[in-house]
Amino acid sequence: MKFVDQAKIYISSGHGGAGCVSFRREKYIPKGGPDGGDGGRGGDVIIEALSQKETLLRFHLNQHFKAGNGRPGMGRRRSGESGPDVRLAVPPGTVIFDADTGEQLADLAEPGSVYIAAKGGRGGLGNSNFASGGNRTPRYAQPGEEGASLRLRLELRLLADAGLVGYPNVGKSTLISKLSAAKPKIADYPFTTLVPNLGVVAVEGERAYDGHSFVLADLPGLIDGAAKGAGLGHQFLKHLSRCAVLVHVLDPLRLDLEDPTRDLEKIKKELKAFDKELAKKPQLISISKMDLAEGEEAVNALKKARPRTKFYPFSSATGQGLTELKWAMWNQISKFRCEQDNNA
Ligand SMILES: Nc1nc2c(ncn2[C@@H]2O[C@H](COP(=O)(O)OP(=O)(O)OP(=O)(O)O)[C@@H](O)[C@H]2O)c(=O)[nH]1
Ligand SMILES: [Mg+2]
Repeated sequence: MKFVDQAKIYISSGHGGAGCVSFRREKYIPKGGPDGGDGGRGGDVIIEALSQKETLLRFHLNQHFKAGNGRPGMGRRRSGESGPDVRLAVPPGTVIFDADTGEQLADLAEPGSVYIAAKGGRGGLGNSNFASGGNRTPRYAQPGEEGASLRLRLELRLLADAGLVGYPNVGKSTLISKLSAAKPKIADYPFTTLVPNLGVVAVEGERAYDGHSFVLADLPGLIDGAAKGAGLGHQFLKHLSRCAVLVHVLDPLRLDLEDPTRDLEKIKKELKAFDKELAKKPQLISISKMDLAEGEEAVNALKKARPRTKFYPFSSATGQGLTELKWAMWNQISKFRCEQDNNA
């Protein structure tokens, strides 16, 4: 299936139905009072997050949604029917913006969360509401209220706890395939990964009941200028915005021994250029492919350049270092979750 994580849509809620002007006419009652009913309310446009939805693809096929208008009121105090609502289902994690002002309107992170994006107009009151001592035969009723029209931008931000970042071909997809049940495509050329992969990582405690899990995202490789749109990575950087921790993956085969932190600094610069908040997130620095001869040398060069930084060397081929990396991610994630609970 095509992975679509952005869409622009046009929505309008329904107009309210007009109130009715009518007078009671019955055989033995010569002067019946006003009996015009109220107009029905216009339908709402409602956006809801459903777990069965995975992408915003359907909004590329159809962008216009209009809820039904309310029906006018009728005689004998009968109210008009309400206009039908339109319900749009989006994947959990969808953030809704006003496309014209850029204002964030809602974040449907939780499955089942609902946002009324455009409220239908109220129905007008019929003339039966306006009879008074001074005016027993009101000849007016309210018109229905107009509905609202707006343009929305939908943006899907994956619900991942940790995100892998790095240049293409450094071993990100291989890592997620070892830590989770995800089975991404792996190959020895850059840009193998074209869309983000998510995997659930189980963290086992010492006792059976201490088990936890978190969601890890493998993103397409980043290249220089990614924040401005070079390569593929930039369009997926937004998926890191909910992560508790970012994991840099450095490849010994790419490492310049003269300037070992070059790749790391460049990726950090791209993250910051894309979004300052991303750059503030806790970041772990891992070194892949430790089964290769170049691994040891790479770790030594990095340690020498950054003596106070903790590095996480690992090999997806032998499994070395994977448990330690997983726990380091989990420690940051559990800290983040506690903070969120405290703020709630
Ligand atoms: N020797 C060795 N090779 C590895 C290891 N991990 C990954 N590789 C190889 O490195 C190459 C790239 O691996 P991927 O996992 O596809 O890399 P990626 O970072 O996901 O690449 P993109 O999706 O293009 O960004 C493949 O040929 C892998 O087999 C490892 O631990 N040891
Ligand atoms: Mg990949």
